[in-house]
Amino acid sequence: MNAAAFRCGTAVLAGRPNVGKSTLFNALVGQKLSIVTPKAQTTRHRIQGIVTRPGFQLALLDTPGAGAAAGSRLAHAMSREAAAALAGADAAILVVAAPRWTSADGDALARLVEARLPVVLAVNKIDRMRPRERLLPLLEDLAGRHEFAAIVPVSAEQGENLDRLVDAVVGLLPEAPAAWPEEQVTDRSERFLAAEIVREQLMIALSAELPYGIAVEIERFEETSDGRTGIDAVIWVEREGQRKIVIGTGGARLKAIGRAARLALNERLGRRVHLSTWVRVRKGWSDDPGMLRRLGHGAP
Ligand SMILES: Nc1nc2c(ncn2[C@@H]2O[C@H](COP(=O)(O)OP(=O)(O)OP(=O)(O)O)[C@@H](O)[C@H]2O)c(=O)[nH]1
Ligand SMILES: [Mg+2]
Repeated sequence: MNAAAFRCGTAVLAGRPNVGKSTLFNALVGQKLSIVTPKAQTTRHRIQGIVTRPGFQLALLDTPGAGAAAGSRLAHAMSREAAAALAGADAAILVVAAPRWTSADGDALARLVEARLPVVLAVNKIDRMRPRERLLPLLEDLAGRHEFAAIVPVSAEQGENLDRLVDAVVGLLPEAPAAWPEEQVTDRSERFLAAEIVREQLMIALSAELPYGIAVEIERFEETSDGRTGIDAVIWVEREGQRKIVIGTGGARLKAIGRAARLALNERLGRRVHLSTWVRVRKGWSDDPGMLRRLGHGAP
């Protein structure tokens, strides 16, 4: 590589649900921009995160896990958003999780090949593979599946080998000047991040009962006279029974969720937040084009 050449471009993080795309995205950007939960299909939107360093500017796109099972309009919107992210990208990072390759990984790879993107394979969760030699047969198997630009074993959670991954991806970017202001980290607003942080706490607290029937809409986001940020969040559920579950006995569950979300918001926004939450029922919201538009899923 010409030492003087600055490189700039976009790489999309792709892969089946739950392999650790968002964890890796946050680790690479160095900020928690994307929410992470133990549940599949956590990410619902395309989220940009920009890494600017001497010599390069790399815009990463986190995307919803491909291959959503449910047939709702929301699921279609998520797939569309993941597919649309491929269109403008210069390269892809296909994230898979040790210890094995699955047919859903193959489907995700096929979409990247169809989009004619060079693919760096990130083999995530290698912290679960002890001793390290256990990785070798997997790496051998992966090398035979596609002409990957590079295969890089990583642990997103432990920050292992991420520099090597970045080097491999940056090498695929075109020589071009920086396209974004140096201080810009994301295309998403604090308002969007606030909705996501509330949804993250809901998904974690309610993972057994109703992880997917929930959406969060921010109705108010403003600085208040006492120097705080006032946030009103509406939690949409599909049925009255779900509303009761979210609220919990005597409101205890919603109170705990609201507290956890407020603490996360204080940290993420770097200032004190006053968070109010309401739970509202909207039957079939995940199939309602108007609701999906309001939730930022574009025109279904
Ligand atoms: N052991 C281990 N767990 C990880 C690692 N990276 C992510 N995880 C865990 O894997 C789960 C899923 O992580 P996410 O980052 O939400 O995965 P994702 O691919 O973005 O999932 P979707 O948004 O649903 O497609 C979470 O419980 C993470 O903590 C890793 O390097 N090692
Ligand atoms: Mg994700």
